[in-house]
Amino acid sequence: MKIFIRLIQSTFIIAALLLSSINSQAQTADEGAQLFNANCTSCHAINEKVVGPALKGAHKKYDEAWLLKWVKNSQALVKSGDAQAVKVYNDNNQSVMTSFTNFTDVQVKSLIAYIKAESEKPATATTASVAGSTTSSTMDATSSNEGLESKINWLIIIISVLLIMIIVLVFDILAKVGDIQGKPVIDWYGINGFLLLGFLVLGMGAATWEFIVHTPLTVNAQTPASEHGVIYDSMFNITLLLTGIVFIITEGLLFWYGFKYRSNAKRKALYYPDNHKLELIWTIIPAIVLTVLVVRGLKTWSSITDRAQAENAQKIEVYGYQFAWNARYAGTDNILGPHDFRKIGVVNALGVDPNNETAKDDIVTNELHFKVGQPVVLKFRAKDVIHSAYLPHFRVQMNVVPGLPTQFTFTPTVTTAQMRVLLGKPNFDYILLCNKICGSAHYRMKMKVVVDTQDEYNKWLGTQPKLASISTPSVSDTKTLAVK
Ligand code: HEC
Ligand SMILES: [Cu+2]
Repeated sequence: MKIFIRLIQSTFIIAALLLSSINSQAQTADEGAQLFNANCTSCHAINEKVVGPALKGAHKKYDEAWLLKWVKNSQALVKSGDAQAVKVYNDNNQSVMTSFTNFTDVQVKSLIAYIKAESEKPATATTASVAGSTTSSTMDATSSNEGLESKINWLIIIISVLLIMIIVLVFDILAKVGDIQGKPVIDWYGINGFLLLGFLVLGMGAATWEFIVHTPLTVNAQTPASEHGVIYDSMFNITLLLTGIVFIITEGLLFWYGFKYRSNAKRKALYYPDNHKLELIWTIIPAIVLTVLVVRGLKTWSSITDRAQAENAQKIEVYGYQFAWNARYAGTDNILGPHDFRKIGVVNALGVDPNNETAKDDIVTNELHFKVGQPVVLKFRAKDVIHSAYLPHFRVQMNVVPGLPTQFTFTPTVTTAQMRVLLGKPNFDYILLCNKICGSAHYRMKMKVVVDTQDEYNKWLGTQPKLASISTPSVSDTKTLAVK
């Protein structure tokens, strides 16, 4: 016993020492985390390849001076003929990493600190470890973990089997005693009856609790921020109310009768095969109610998706790809320039024809801004696999399918500033999420959505660069452009 206590004590001391050493590095790593999340996650993760390689162990693979140069301008390093740079570039099919020339040395160093801190976190069994970068110390940690796990698992299995054997034996003995006495020792029917009652009370209680405590935390409990959202919410609430009442009545009766009419030596079961009147009643009433719900739903859906509405609405393209979103605004001519998947390259990420006049004033952004009270039609386009654009606060969801344009027209009614006041959350932002598991970094597919007043909107759009000014095709882009 004493040995155990010592062991536990020393483990705590070692853990405390480790934590304190991590703490001193934490601050720079924190800054690095912010920079990393804002600038690198669209292409990098620590433990998996995204667009660029996994960065686990990059702080060991390269020295600091090299990393400073690389992050600030990797292409310059490649062109200078640096052997390491040329190798990574070629190993990654010559994809071009964004340059971060405006980063300071301190910032890049904080990024390196972040990569170091993340790399040294013990790898879990599911994350792919990258060949050559897994250090021997983390390997030891994982293998001893596994050893511990398997020992515990075996112990649990053996104990469980023994327990089950003992329980079976006890019941066997009790049944034999019952046989001798001519009357069962355990009243199983009674126990089952009370279990059914307990299940009813516990289940209904838990469901009610869950409903009361967690519903207010969901987006659906918040005021919808779009015109059609009000109708949507009313349909949702009516359906929930009706099905909720039916659920409580039917489940209540089911378990209550299971308890009330549990087997009893004094009572004989009644043979009651069918009753046409009952069958008719409980078929016709739900059929009518469901018809009303479905017809209202269909009518609402066809009015929400009415194509005529899109005519007067502002067109914005929403472009989804593994694993991020872009928005494209039509610019002064109010026409979204044509696109072609064959033109998609590293710089021309959206495959918009850079030579087309209507495309030159298009504006590509990482945020989605709407004007309050102004109908907007989102034109969805996917680059690679099926995504789903979900704007929960606006009650908008539409699949985003490669090669199949989809759209959704709606009118935002509450500005971001108003919603912040309404919710009492000064940092609140609307969001667009991917709602379809589309790959390993699906969770990263989020885009900030802002509802502006006209003035705020104009001010924001004015600061965004036009497509023509950023879309100078790179080497790999001209290659893709040539394939016509
Ligand atoms: C547009 C995508 C993109 C972004 C954004 C990006 N990278 Fe990269 N990164 C790449 C690609 C692609 C490579 C592989 C080398 C190449 O093809 O140029 C790479 C390589 C690297 C390497 C070398 C990795 C190795 O194991 O050899 C490091 C380190 C790195 N990036 C750090 C960063 C950091 C830090 C950021 C954020 C400040 C960042 N990258 C942002 C695409 C990107
Ligand atoms: Cu997705």
